[in-house]
Amino acid sequence: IRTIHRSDYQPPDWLVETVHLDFDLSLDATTVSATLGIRRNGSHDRPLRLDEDGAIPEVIRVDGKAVAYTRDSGQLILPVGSETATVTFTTTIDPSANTQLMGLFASNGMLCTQCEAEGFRRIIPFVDRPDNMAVYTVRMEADRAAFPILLANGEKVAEGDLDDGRHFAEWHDRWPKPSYLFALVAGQLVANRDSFTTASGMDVDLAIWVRDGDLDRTGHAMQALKNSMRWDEQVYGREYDLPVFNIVAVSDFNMGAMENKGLNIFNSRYILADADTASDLDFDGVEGVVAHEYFHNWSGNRVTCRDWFQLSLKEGFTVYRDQCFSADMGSEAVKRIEDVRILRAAQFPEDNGPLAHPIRPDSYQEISNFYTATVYNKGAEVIRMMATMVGPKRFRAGTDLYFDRHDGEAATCEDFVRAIEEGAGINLSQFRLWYSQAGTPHVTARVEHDDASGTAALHLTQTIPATPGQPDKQPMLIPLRIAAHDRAKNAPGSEQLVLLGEAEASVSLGRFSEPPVLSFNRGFSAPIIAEVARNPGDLAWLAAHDDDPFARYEALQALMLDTLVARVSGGDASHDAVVAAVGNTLASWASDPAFVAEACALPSEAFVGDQMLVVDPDAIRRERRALQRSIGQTHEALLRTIHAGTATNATELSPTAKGMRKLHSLALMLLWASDAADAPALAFAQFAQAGGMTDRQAALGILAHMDAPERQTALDAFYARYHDNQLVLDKWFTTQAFSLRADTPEVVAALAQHPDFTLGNPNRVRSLYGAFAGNQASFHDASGRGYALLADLVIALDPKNPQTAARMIPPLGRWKRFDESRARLMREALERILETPDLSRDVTEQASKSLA
Ligand code: B3K
Ligand code: ZN
Repeated sequence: IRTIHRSDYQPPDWLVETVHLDFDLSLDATTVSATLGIRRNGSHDRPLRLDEDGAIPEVIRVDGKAVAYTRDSGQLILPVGSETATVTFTTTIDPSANTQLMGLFASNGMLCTQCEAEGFRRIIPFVDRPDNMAVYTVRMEADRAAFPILLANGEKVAEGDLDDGRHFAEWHDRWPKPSYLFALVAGQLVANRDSFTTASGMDVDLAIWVRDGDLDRTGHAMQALKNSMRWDEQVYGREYDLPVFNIVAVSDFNMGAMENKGLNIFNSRYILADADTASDLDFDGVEGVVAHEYFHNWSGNRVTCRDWFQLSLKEGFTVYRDQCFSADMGSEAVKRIEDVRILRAAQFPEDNGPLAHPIRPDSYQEISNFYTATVYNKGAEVIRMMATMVGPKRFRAGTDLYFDRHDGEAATCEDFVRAIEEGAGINLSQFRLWYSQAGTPHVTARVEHDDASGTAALHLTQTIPATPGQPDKQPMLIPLRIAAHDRAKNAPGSEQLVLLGEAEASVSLGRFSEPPVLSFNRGFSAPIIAEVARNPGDLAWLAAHDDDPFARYEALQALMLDTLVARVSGGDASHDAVVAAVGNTLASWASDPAFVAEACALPSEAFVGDQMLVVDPDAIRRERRALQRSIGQTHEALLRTIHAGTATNATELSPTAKGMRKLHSLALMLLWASDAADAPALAFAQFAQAGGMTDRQAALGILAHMDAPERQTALDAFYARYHDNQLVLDKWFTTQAFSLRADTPEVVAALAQHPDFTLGNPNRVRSLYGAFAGNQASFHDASGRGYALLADLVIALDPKNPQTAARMIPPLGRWKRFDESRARLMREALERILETPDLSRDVTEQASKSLA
């Protein structure tokens, strides 16, 4: 398998500048006639090379003459004598056999495409790389009854009826684009239509296309789209640039969604939502992903990536943009807490394992494996740090310069950094290391107070752990928002931004009569692991008094984490400080329910494990439950009050109402953990009487942990009510895979045989196996059956859908963090995967790197 290196970049020898595609569409035999206008790029006499992946024309003509071509490792090579030429050919493809869901595929009787990163070459041979931008015209012809709706990028320029019940439509996209943004949809679809007028007065026809019957679940997505369009005008000065914007929801999709120019294609889980079927998390997911894909119109489409090593140029920036948008639409503090939780759950383990890579990777075998939390979420943190250092006004000047300078280009991460440097007026020389160095920096912080002089100083150090291929690291530039609080005065200290650029540094904190309490990395200003010497008393004080909500959250989490880690490691640390601090926070539930719910939720089992040299999954599960029990028992009366008092509004989507619901179920969880005798009845009542999916799903999740008979009753009732709704049925699988019960591995194995389980639908695969792999103590069952289950899945899924199969491998790659027996079983699972004949490049790369 070939490794592609970033340093080997060369511009393409030939550019395709215009593309005419003529599709004769059918589910199992679609023909594509292509006319490509090509131009020699620079002065050379090299042949034209077209990337291919299975769709091979019988004849290729250059300026009308058939030419002999050769094939070499995924490319067709043909001689072209002139400077410009017209290349024509026809391919035939079978969308219904396309189980990879890359290129043109069938989903529920409709046809749709997914081309990022390298799917276009599965439709026609092409210069299939993002630095080749072309203007596309697409004609589609199909049976009108089977495919009444025909959509492609840009605008519809012609349509009409043909003989034999057939019809056609022709679309033209005026904006040059790379092939990965090509899209086409054909099927029986209905639209939720709306309109938007841009700041400069252009009317845009908006449509969200879904299957008949799903129309009344598209309102939230439409509102999110209009809000995103306005927000990008107001915050970044970016307007939409076509008179139509179409979104299509499909059920079988490898990723969340795709930002194709003028024709976004979505996994239906990020479009369809109503109160009966979607939880608050689902509603937020719809809003965030709709915004993310819309924002790509500028950060991704108008300015695209030169090559796939630059993926974070569009993804990191666009995630940062959608995070800020969601914060503006809801609660900024809660959004930041959620985003940091995701970063810690998904990216920190990646940075600390065999698959660690910089946000701008140096090499890959299969680019699909690099759509990672590092490229996306750490990439967003890197953009956020730049914004923090220069402030909103200067950051906007930087992004204005970036968009203006690179509009219509395929740019690099370096182009972005340079635009921020010039536009915002800041030197980012050292900061650039965030693009090239992998690994999460560890920063220690220690406050030193001199009683005699009454001054305090902050001593900082940074180290960046070695990662694959990067044994030695240089110190990075780390922006740290800090404050020193004077406990005696009971007033928050003023915030300062410390730029830590050395391995060691000291900062003066000013004059204090007593040692100040340090509020560190406020708002999580840098994506680091902070090691702060603080006592439980200071943490409890910060949890109650810090003026930065994230720091308040973080202090309570740190207190919980310290207690859990100490106990899991065999100490007998008391629960008292945590129980008291949680009680103190719970007491203010009525004034800020959303924050209280975030702060009082215990750190996940996996995050506790991440703090330990060797993860002990069973002890972590036991101790986490024990701490919940202490909290639940001590505060039982208050928790009952909260549970009763938060059962107010089941469906309103305001931050307060969402916070109430989160708190409602947190209270239920803690009451269950307290061993209250009526917990099953209480949970079942919440389940049965729920006015919306948030309360219903959370109650079901808690019931799923129980031994009580209410558990099966609720699972059966949920199945009976929702088994026709695939997105809700996914929740039924997930809930059982997340169960804390000892029999979860067997339950998962049985669910894999359930008639509703299928390897054909990526959402279903993730709903069962993705959830199970995230259930630490169950997946890491000492028997190794969890590992065997995941390996069986990867082996069975790889021939059908290598991309989704490869995404299941990273949990097995964490073997270095576990005891010898588990580590051996995990390695055996990886080895068994690698011994499978005809393994895809996707799975081979992930499994072999995971073993190293
Ligand atoms: N750009 C797409 C990613 C598609 C990747 C497929 N291998 C989704 C997004 O980030 O918006
Ligand atoms: Zn994206």
